[in-house]
Parts: sequence; structure tokens; C-alpha cells
Amino acid sequence: AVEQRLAERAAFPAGFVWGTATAAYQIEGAAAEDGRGPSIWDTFCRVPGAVARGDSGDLACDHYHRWQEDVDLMTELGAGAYRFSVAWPRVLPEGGGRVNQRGLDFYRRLVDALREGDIEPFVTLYHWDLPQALEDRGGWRSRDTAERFADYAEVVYDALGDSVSHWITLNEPYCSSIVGYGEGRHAPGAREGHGALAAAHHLLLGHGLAVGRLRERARPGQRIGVTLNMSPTVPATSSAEDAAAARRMDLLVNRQFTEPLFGGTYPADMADTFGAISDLSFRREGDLDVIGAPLDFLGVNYYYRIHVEAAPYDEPDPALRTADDIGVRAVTPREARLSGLGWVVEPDGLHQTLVGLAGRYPDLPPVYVTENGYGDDGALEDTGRLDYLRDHIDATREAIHSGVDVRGYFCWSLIDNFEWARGYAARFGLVHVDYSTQVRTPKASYHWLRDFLAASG
Ligand code: GBH
Repeated sequence: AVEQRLAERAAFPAGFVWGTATAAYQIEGAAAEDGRGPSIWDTFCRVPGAVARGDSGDLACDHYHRWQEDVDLMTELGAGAYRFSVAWPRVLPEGGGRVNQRGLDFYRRLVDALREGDIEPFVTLYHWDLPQALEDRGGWRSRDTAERFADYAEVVYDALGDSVSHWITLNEPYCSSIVGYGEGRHAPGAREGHGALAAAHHLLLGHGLAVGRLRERARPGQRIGVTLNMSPTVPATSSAEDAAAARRMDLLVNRQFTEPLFGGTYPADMADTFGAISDLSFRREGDLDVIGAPLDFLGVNYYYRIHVEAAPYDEPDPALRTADDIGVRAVTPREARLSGLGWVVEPDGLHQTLVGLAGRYPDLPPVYVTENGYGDDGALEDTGRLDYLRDHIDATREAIHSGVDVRGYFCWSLIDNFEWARGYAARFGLVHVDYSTQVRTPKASYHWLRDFLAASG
């Protein structure tokens, strides 16, 4: 078995990066400590019915105080990298203006501990926790938020730029825009078709502006990228209607973001698909040049494919509450392999995603799988997660052998944490967290991954 693991590991290119990932609001807690301002998730969690059981990130995993223990878990795992996010409202409690040094100091302590443990920090600047003060002025519906994001990126870079090699502007702009401003299942809980599409555009613009600021400052060898969630869409049947629905869903989830970032254009079918929902007038001349600034890497978060069938679509709803509003219904194929949360498990979908991106965009930069993981209710003998990770690591290896330049793989997540609208009941950790005692207990998947990583010596 050891020899087989050695052979598997050896099949990855030299220098391939292995890591785990988390996000600030999901693990830190300490929501009112050291001058942190409120974010849209603090507000959203207080809306009755918004989050399962009324959970919030107030305490979460108390990582703000237990970061050293969590870094030790990474060291024992043998992972060479860690992807975490900086909480904008810790750094700029009002979204802009006054800098909160105590917030920056926390990330400085963390980055220093990572460096000491030979763990490469991959910093995400925005993982969904917009300062509430900016939401009060329109949030991502407003073009001004894109400018504020670039200012914030600059502040974080000036504080941590000497120690962080990899910078990720955004995590999953699809979720921040469509799920947050359209479906309303995430903060800020808005249900506005126009707002959602404007948010998507302003997130991309903010990304591009931030890339410009980081480029001006970057030290040699530093890398700048963005992370997208990629879900290939599959028509449920061979009908033309289902094929068209799959293409609309692909536009909403994937192409809306990849085309401007890597293709230099807005998707040609935007107006047809969304025309009745939004006038798209938030676009300005020159925006595409900003958004399409060359990147050093793309982060891909992959969990599942989306299987869809056509739904009635004659009169698109002016809101974007669900995919129904663009004539799409998500379905679960019969006899599908499912995660503990009922998500379809299809490792070849990761291979398809990586090979598809490289095929579609000739100038695609190197790719990191910045998230991949399995949700369940928290068993320590988590064979479902272990199998999931093994199979997706295999799929990553196959994509490399198919010619895709994949540079690393990050498992979501190091520890169980606040799973957004699902609260604490859904768990993705390699390490179990007891939320009443904050005791961390490695699961079977952690031991498996540790052995897998150790096999290379
Ligand atoms: C990633 O999103 C996130 O980056 C990460 O923070 C998260 O913890 C992880 O996945 C696991 O979910 O049923 O209303 O709760 C992946 C995209 C978007 C997929 C939200 C699941 C469920 C919304 N996810 N969606 S809800």
C-alpha cells in the first residue's frame, strides 16, 4: 500500500502544492473583537429563517484565538500550503477610510506562524463578508464598491505583502452575486435580478481594479489570481430544450465569469438570456480591459456537476430568485452517487472542468484546485469523504496527464465550520470540531491524507 501511494504521489509534478482551505467568517468567530466591524453575514444571520437553526459565525471555531492549534493541525497533516481569507470588516470596519491595525495584526501573527511551519499562505481577499457599511450604500450593486475593494486590497497588501506569495482577489463571485443578490439564500439576502447581474459585474470590476493595485506593488515571484466555482452543467435528456437549459445554466454559473476574465468578451447570449431581467447598463466602456487583466493563476473550486432540465421560460421573471427564472430546473439523476448532503459525486466532472477550461481559453493561466470537499453530518469514520478526496485527487492527476497545467490542490476544509445558510449541521472538515468545547479531533480522512502526503517523504 505504501508503495502504491508513493507511485500515486510521484505521478504529480515536482513542486505540486498540497493544502487545505478555510474562510474568515466560517472559522474565526470573535465577531465583535479588536475593532472588527459588522459584515453582511453578521446582519443576515440575524434575519429569522435565513440560516438553519439561527446559527451565526459569532463564535464559529474560535479560530481567532485558536489559530496556533489549527496551524499545528496543518503541520501534522504535512500540507505545504494553506488558503485562508482576510475579513474586510476586521481591516476596514467601515469598509473604507480608517484602518484597524488590530485586525491586520491577527493576520500578521497567522502568516508568521505559517511561515515558521513552512506552510505557504494563499490569501483570499474576499470570501463573502462585505462590510455592512458598504452594503448600506448599495453593496455590490454599486460601482463604488468595486473601487472600495481595490483600496482594501492595497491596505492588506501593504501589511502582508512581504510574506504572502499567492493572492486571490475573490472567492466565487457567482455566490456573492447570484446567490446573495438574486436567490437571496446568502447575504445580503436580496432578490433582485438586476441587482444580481450588476453585482456580478461589479465584483469582476473590483477584481480587475485590485489586480492593478497588486501588480503595481508585487514583489518578484508573487502570484495574483482569482477563484471561481465551476460546475459543468449536464442536460437531463437528449432533448433540445434540456440542452438549451443546460447552456443557460452554464452561462449563469460559469461563462458569465470565465468569458470576461479569460475570453476578453461578455458572453454573446447574455442579452438573450437575461434581457428581460436586466438592461445590463451597468457595463461601461473599458470595463472589459480592467476585468481581463492578465492573471498568474486561476483557482477552481469544484464540488459537483449540475444536472438540469428545461422549465417554462416564456416570460422570464424580473427577479432571479431561482434558476427557474431562466427556465432551468436542477435535478438529481437516479442512482447517482451522493455526498452526505445529497450532492452528486462525479469526480470526472473535475477532469471535465479542468480540461474544458484549458480547451476553451488558450491563454488560461496555470490552475490550482482551490477547493474540493465533501459535506456530511460529521462522523469521525468519514469514509465517504475519504473516497471523495481520493477520487478527485485522481481526477486532478488525470487532468495533468491530459495536458492541463494544474499546480496544486486544496481540500475544503481543514476543520468543520460555519457552512453558510446550513449553519453548523453540515460539516466539511478533515478535523471534527465540537462546538460546545471547541475540541478538534482528526477524522479518518485526515489520517488518510496525512499518509498520502507522507508517502513522498
Ligand atoms: C464553497 O461554495 C465555498 O467557497 C465555501 O465557503 C463553502 O463552505 C463550500 O463551498 C462548501 O459549500 O443550500 O442554501 O446552503 C461552493 C458553492 C454555494 C454550493 C452554496 C452550495 C448551497 C447553498 N456552494 N450552495 S444552501
